[in-house]
Amino acid sequence: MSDPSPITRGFHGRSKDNTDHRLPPGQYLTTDFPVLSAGPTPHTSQDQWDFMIDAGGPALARWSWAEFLALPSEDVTVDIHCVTHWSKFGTHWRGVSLDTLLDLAGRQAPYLLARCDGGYTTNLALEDVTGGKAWVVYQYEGQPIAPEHGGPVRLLVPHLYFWKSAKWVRSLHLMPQDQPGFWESFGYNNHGDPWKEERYWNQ
Ligand SMILES: Nc1nc2c(c(=O)[nH]1)N[C@H]1C(S)=C(S)[C@@H](COP(=O)(O)O)O[C@H]1N2
Ligand SMILES: [Mo]
Repeated sequence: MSDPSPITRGFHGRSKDNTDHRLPPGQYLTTDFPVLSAGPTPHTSQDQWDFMIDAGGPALARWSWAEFLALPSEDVTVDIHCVTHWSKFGTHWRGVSLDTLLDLAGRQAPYLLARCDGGYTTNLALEDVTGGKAWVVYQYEGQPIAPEHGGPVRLLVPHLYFWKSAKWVRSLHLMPQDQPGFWESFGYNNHGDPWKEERYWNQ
C-alpha cells in the first residue's frame, strides 16, 4: 500500500519512499510544531517595533512595521530541521529575503549577527544568507506568526538547523569577523548544516 503523503507518516518516517532523501541523518519527521525558546516570549507593540541593519555605527537601514510590510516579499515553502532531531516538511512562510534587505542597506560584510528582542543572538556567514537562502518572515501558513514561534518576525534560514532561525529578530549586525551567537557560545556548532550533522562543537 502506498502512502500518499510522507507527512502523515508521523514520527517514524524511515521509509523507502521519498521521505528519506528529504530527511537529514539523525532526524525524525513530525507534523507538530514544537516551541523551543531559551527564555520568555517577548511582546513588542507594533508602534515600538522596527527592523534595522547596522555595521557598528549608525543604522544603514531601518524600517517601521508598515515600511517592512511594504517591502517586496516572497512566499517560501521549506523543510525545517531542529538540532533536537525533529524535522518538519513543507512549511509555508511569507517574508522579505535577506538579499533584498542587504541590497537596501547598501553594505555587505562577511558575517552577521542576528539580534532579537529578549537578547538571543545567532551568527551567520554572508554566503549562508544570500542567494535566496534566508528571509525575515512575518507569515506562517498564511497567518501572522504566533508570538511563541517568533512573531511578529523571525529569521528563516532553512538549510541550517533551526536555532539559526532567530525568533523575534530585530536587527542584523554586519561584522568583518565572525562572532558566536547565543547557542554557538554554549557548544552548538558554529555552522549547523543538518546534512553534515553539524550539531555541536565536540562532535
Ligand atoms: N529569539 C530566539 N530565537 C530562537 C530561539 C530562542 O530561544 N530565542 N530558539 C531557537 C531554537 S533552538 C529553535 S529549534 C527554534 C525553534 O523555533 P520554534 O519554537 O518556532 O519551533 O528557534 C530558534 N530561534
Ligand atoms: Mo533548537
